[in-house]
Amino acid sequence: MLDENTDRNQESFEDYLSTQVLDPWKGPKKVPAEEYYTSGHRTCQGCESAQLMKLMAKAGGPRSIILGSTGCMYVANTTYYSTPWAVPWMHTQLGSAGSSAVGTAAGLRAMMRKGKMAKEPINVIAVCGDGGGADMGLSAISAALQHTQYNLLILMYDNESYANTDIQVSGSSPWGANSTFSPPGSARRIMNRRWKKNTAAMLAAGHPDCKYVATVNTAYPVDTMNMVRKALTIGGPTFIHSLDPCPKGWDYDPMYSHELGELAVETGIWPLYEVEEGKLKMCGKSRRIVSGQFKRKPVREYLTRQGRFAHFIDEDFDYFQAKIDDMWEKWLIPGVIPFAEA
Ligand SMILES: Cc1ncc(C[n+]2csc(CCOP(=O)(O)OP(=O)(O)O)c2C)c(N)n1
Ligand code: SF4
Ligand SMILES: [Mg+2]
Repeated sequence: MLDENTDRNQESFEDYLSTQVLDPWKGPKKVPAEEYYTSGHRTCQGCESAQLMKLMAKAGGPRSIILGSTGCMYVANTTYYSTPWAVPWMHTQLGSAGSSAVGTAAGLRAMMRKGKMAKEPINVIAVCGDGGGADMGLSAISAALQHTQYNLLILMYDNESYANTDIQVSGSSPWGANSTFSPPGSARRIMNRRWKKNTAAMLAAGHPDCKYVATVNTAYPVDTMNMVRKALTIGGPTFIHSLDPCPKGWDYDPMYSHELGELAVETGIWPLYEVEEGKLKMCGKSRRIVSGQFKRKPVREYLTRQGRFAHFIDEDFDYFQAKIDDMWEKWLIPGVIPFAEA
């Protein structure tokens, strides 16, 4: 027989599972004008992570709470006495996106259950960088994705380095990229010999109860917002991984951010997909790459546009191209899940 406490908890689980229903916006003209990430930040010109914050805040709307892990999207957005956030925002420790999201969702539920605030679905979105998410906070994100009794979104903005502390290499940095921890020299040209972690697919494959994992790129803003809206609507713990061109760390003219985002997708380096309730759907141009309707552009077109690869010689481009070719031609699920038949 259930005791009074268990009974009440079970009741409250069901009671608080509803989410805001955020329908997709069908094209740019349908996107509302209201902004919740506005002026008042000091990110670099052309910062696509800032663009991602703007799109995410717009997609979530006014009844959202944003939690920001340490990194550029914390530091540059909270200069003393100024902030771009027009929705409640809280800083959280570098590896704590997962735990802060669970804690906030649990706290909101407790407050509502005790009648201390009105009962309504509130979006809980925790933001982290690749250092904070793919490296330092990976275990907390994994734990959060198993807390199926809470609605939360973890949004990882991947600028492929620990950017805020001056562009150190992370587990998400590309092979060979120049960073303050992997500078090319005359004795050794390629210092970062690790291939980029496959974070979104790892989290999707490893957390069967997580209803939604997606990859996005801000060069496709409406798709990005609609994926955020889908994650928040579907409920439970969800995860989105965004690849964000970073003019400072990648070393290019800020005016090319959007173009580089597109090239990352068109070269096949950044596949776009969503895994919804265990079903994989390739999206946008990545879908057309798989179906053969779009021919991948050579990776050189993307790599040669960035100073962080300026030391590459032919054999480096060839190695990079071969790895990307493998990803689309030899992987068990092209662009998503590796492993070849033994
Ligand atoms: C536990 C801990 N270790 C180190 C730091 C120093 N630190 C602050 S921001 C940062 C970089 C974070 O990188 P990432 O998560 O990729 O975000 P980005 O700076 O690239 O936006 C580091 C190492 C910290 N704040 N906390
Ligand atoms: S260093 Fe990169 S991620 Fe950080 S604010 Fe500048 S462009 Fe954005
Ligand atoms: Mg980073």
